[in-house]
Amino acid sequence: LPKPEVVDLTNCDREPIHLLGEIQPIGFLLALSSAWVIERASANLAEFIGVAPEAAIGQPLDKLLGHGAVHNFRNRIAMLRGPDAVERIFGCDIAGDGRHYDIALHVTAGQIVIEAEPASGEAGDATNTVRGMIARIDQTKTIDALLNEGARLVRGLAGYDRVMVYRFAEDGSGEVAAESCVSGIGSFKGLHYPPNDIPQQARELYRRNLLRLISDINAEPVPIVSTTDKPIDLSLSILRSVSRIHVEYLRNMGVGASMSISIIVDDQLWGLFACHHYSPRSPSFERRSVCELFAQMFSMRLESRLRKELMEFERRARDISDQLLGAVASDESLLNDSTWLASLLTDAIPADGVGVWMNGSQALTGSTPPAGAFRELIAQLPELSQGDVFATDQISAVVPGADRYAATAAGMLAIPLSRVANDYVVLFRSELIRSVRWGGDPYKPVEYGPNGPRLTPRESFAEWKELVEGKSKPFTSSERRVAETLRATLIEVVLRMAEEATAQRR
Ligand code: BLA
Repeated sequence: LPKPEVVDLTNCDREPIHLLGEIQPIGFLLALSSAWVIERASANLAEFIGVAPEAAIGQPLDKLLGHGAVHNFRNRIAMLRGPDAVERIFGCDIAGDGRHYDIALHVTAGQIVIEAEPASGEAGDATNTVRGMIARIDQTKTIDALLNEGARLVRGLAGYDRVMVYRFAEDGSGEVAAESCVSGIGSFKGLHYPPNDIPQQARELYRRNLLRLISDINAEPVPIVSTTDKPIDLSLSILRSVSRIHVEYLRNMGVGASMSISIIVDDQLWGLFACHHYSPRSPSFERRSVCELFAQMFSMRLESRLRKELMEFERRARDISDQLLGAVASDESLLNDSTWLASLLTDAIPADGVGVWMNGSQALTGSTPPAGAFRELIAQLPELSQGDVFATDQISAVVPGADRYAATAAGMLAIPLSRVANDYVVLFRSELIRSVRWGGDPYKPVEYGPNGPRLTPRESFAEWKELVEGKSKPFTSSERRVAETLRATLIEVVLRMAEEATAQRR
């Protein structure tokens, strides 16, 4: 077997977090052959059912558990649909001794995996709970309010000290977009983190398995006893013990337990409900399942709100484009009024400044490059834009020397005004970092783990800052589409003006 790579802060996107082969001690795990003979058992088996894992391995499952439970499991396994399906049974008396367990069942690499956790029976009426929660989020008016209410409701349901809505950007970095917490623990809202704080493989896994729990960051992980060396794939497990690097991160933050639930929009991992507790905490599997169900309903509501918002945005852009046509038709001198044009365009596409270059003269409003630099930039645009809308979140990556004015104009969206002449209107965005606050570290630990202070929000922020240095907030694909609409209108207006000018000269 090849030696597993040593994982450190530079390669943590390569840690095989699904193959770590350990579970958390809050439950036990069995893996069976297709003939229902036990092939693997977690080392803590005896604590739950009084049989050592070595004694269990090789036995048919019904030697260990009651016939009723095994029959139930067989039926549920037959019901599994789809590659990532997991069946759940709540409050199951597995040994016929009156002790109830919540059960998760799935199949991986031909093995049937059974995970069991003591049931609490405290989850209550899940249907009504989730219905009530959805009714509440449906009353929110804005997406921000929706996210805040979602965080508040998850905290009410799961009882963590802090619940955040963590939203991913396209580059995998993230931002705390909403938060609900007990008083006196400071706030993470508005803070940004680099992609590696939740590395690629974790983000992929979280699309398939929607909820993960760390019940106690100090708990000793439980190995899985097996007759083979082949590691078990715990991707779909509910008890999987998580990456130790991440545990160190939580410890450095002073966190004692965490849970996070995926928010999936358009089949992508849009974000997470990220929950922290400052002491150990393990809501029952049944309660976690209610949280997960809420997160799924929440995701669908969010998806439809985001879609509506996008449609609304594009409709407004068409309005603005009509306004532009109408206004210029009645007063064509307006087009030379760069302040008017700038305010109209930034109404459609948010920007910090606008530069207009027309017939060899320029007008700059708001936060832009200095006049000389704008002229140089315009000279580069034909090649960059090739006659189309051109957008970048980092002008200095395509125009040498542009880093000089990155603080005021780091990103741009350039709209050609003509098919022939070198006329443009350019929207500028200033450096992102300037608009982001850092509120300080609300939880300063006394000492750090083996990887040092990197695994803390403050160092994460420093890393994220480096990542976005000299860059603006990127122009989104829908903003580019809107720019295309505006470009068509502007070209029409400019063309008409040129024709009228020619006619007048005749
Ligand atoms: C996982 N990192 C995670 C998770 C979160 C974060 C939410 C999901 C697991 C969970 O529910 O706890 C990150 N948590 C955050 C952030 C905030 C928060 C940003 O509350 C902000 C307030 N992590 C690092 C670095 C590495 C790293 C530098 O910070 C690696 C070099 C690794 N994070 C890492 C790994 C996982 C992870 C490997 C996966 C854990 C697992 O599921 O096994």
